[in-house]
Amino acid sequence: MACSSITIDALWTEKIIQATREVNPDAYYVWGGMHCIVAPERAMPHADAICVGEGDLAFDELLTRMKDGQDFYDVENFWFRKPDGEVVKNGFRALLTPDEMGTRPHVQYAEDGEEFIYERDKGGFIPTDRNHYLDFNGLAYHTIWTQGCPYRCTYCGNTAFLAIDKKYASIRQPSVDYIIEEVLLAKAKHPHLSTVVFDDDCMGALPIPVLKEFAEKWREKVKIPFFVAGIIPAFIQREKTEILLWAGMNRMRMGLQSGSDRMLKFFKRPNKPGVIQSATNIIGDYTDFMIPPAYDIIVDGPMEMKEDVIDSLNLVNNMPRPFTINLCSLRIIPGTVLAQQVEELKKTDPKISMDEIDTNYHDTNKTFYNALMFVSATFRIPKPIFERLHKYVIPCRDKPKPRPLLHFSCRAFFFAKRGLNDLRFMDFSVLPGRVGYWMWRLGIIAAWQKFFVKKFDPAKHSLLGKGNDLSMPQPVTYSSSVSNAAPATMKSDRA
Ligand code: B12
Ligand code: SF4
Repeated sequence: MACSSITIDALWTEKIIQATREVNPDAYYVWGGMHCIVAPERAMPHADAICVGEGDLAFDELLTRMKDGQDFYDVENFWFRKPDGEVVKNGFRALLTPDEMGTRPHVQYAEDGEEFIYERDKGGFIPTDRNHYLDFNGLAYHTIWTQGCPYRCTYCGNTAFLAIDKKYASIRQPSVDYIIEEVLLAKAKHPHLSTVVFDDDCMGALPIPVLKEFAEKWREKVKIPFFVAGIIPAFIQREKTEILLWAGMNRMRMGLQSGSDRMLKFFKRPNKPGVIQSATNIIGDYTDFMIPPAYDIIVDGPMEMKEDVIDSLNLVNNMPRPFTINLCSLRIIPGTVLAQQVEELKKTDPKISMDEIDTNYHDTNKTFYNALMFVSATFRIPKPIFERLHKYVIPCRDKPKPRPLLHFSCRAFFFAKRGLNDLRFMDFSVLPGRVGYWMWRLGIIAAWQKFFVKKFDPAKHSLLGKGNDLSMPQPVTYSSSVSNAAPATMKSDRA
């Protein structure tokens, strides 16, 4: 049996393996995914083999050896428990090259009635249907095109990847044709898909020629809006933003994390002075053409002092509008640098206590500070009032009194506005459920997007040359598709 999970689902995986083993003690249990990469010592006791690195080619090799009846205990990227109980910890194979990524098979879809989901209320395993898809993903198709991130923020799983192989810092991706083919296959299987969500860590780091090739082919072949969920302020450039908008991007998400330089240094996030302001100003120039951009902010860190939280509040209240925020509670991912930082801090600071990532980090503390964050993300609070409110703000380390009602009301108000913005663009990538499906069936989504959503036309709307770009040097990229290709040109519909 093969399982895949991240840390937040590790406990479930352990229980599933245990329960299945009781029914079928002879089966061989292989566990892979992020949890096995960052916390292999914790995962190993529960399975017969765990995949501690990339699984693609390593799993192929393991399966082939098993099928052929060969010894497999030396397959790289795996740890194994031998029948005598000895644990074999193998080394790592080289990371996939972009060419190898491009030869991996696309997602394979089961025939109707061949795929099952467990629903306790319905008596166990039942065949999946379209409604399951709609309940999880709405009209969105989630995927990633690139892998890797040049940064090493201490709280992020990327620090654990980099400890395995420094090449995780490079952006690797299969060709433009490969990702387009993947999306077209998904759309053929689920014709209602109306938005593609790229959950990549750092898609914004792709070089301009790659983005241009992507834009031209996307417009020609896919023709539905997409959401870029992995953007880092230092990589925001006006030209890249325009290429993506022209291609069909209708939403972006960017990690800001904190308004406090001290906290950004603690998280080891490179932050040239003014880079966040420059990035939000550039994005702010294009909000007519997209659902308000979402900015991630980390809260509830016990190392934040009052000045730090005030800096974050000021950042949010002063940014160009409209925008929305994702408040994320700081949690420890095992195996990361943050885990070590927290252990160090605990030795000298009695106020440091933190949870591991076993719950969703959008479930933030119900404090006045977080409530104020939701309000200032909904509308700009006038400066004199805002500054007065600062005196009621208490950082998490000083154990502020919980304000559940206030937090709930401010959050509900914030989400109502956010939901309305999605409806303004007829976008059901974040709003799950069946309403979107019926809107799609009735042709309302297509008609709305055609007539009421303002499209970016480079000939009319380009602001290239407007100088507020403080982006940093680009990281190394390995692109199989474009490194030798001549840069494509960005054409407008009217050109
Ligand atoms: C895409 C993504 C998402 C998408 C998922 C979309 C989807 N439909 O899958 C969304 C946005 C929904 C999401 C949500 C969350 N995510 Co996320 N996400 C990612 C991201 C950017 C890429 C994951 C991915 O697809 N990688 C590509 C695949 C191919 O890699 P992979 O899954 O690791 O699999 C490889 C190996 O692990 C191995 N493998 C995997 N499974 C198996 C199984 C077997 C049998 C074998 C042999 C091998 C094997 O082989 C694969 C190929 O090499 C990662 C960051 C990253 N760089 O990985 C974060 C990441 C996985 N997410 C993370 C987190 C914390 C979350 C959330 C908890 C955030 C929250 N809201 O609170 C939620 C949890 C949702 C949930 N319960 O599943 C953390 C996980 C840390 C941890 N140790 O658990 C990561 C690492 C980011 C980080 N900050 O460090 N996420
Ligand atoms: S920029 Fe994002 S993906 Fe990269 S290391 Fe930092 S948090 Fe992780």
